[in-house]
Amino acid sequence: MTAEALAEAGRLLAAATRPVVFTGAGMSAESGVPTFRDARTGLWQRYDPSRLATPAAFHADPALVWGWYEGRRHGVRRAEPNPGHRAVAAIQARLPGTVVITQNVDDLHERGGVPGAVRLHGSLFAPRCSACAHPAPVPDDAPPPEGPLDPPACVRCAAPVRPGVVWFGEALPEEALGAAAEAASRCDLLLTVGTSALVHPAAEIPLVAARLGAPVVQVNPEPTPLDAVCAVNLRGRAGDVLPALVRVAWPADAGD
Ligand code: BJW
Ligand code: ZN
Repeated sequence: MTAEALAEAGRLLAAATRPVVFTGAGMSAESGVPTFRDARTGLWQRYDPSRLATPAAFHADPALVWGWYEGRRHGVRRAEPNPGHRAVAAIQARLPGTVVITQNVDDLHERGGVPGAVRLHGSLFAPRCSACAHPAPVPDDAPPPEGPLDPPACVRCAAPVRPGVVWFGEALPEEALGAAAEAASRCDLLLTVGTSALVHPAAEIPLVAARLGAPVVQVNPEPTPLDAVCAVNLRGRAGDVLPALVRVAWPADAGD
């Protein structure tokens, strides 16, 4: 990341009144939550998404899928927000028109000081019935499962409870997708952080902003398909780049 690129991104952020911050798994990587597609540490290097992250997978082996998600939920509970999450909260505090849209299923934006992130892919903390969609309580924190674990039964209809996330082949929550598209279409800056931008329709959100003329600033150590539409590319880690960006945008706030 060059000083010029950081300065230009800082100028764009300081001039914005209704920015969108669009985040993916890289946002939480420095908190110790694994990404999906990173070459060494991504979940999909070790696990087959077709056996774990589709409705058919849950139907075929609910205990395998439920145990895997419960293991991940325990991992997230042990994780803490990183300086990148806190920098996003600082942006929202400075610019109350900021909309945070996340693909992440962890709760680290909330715990990092952003209460109302728009969730495109659901949450590890919102299980529901697989048949009637009745919300189910998050299980008591027994020790994390070592492997497969039978899901609890719905209190209303007795069908197995499922993780409250969006699997491949499932529609995104209509209200969240609508809110995200609306925010992207009226924003005056889109800051995309830590996403490979390979999963649709979420990956279209930054493209909507770019198409309507908003500058797109990307924070990512690796190239992505969004490079082509970015006004500024900040190559680096969210936990380093975002606090630096906040300092450059509002130098007078340093030390607050
Ligand atoms: C750092 C960093 C650091 C690392 N700092 N950065 C159009 C074209 C092609 C395919 C499709 C299409 N439209 C739909 C599809 C099919 C499919 C899809 O997109 N497939 C592609 C993968 C090919 N999409 C769907 O199935 C979606 N549903 C759908 O379209 O429904 C249609 C429908 C309509 C009506 C009725 C019925 C159906 C649903 C997609 C759901 C995705 N779900 C997952 C799993 C969630 C649950 C779980 O957690 O297990 O969501 S998949 C996974 O990918 C997860 C993520 O949210 C999502 C995005 O990943 P993300 O966040 O970008 O992570 P990575 O790992 O890919 O990237 C990390 C990035 O961070 C990298 O770039 C690193 O460099 C970077 N990084 N360290 C900053 N420190
Ligand atoms: Zn039910």
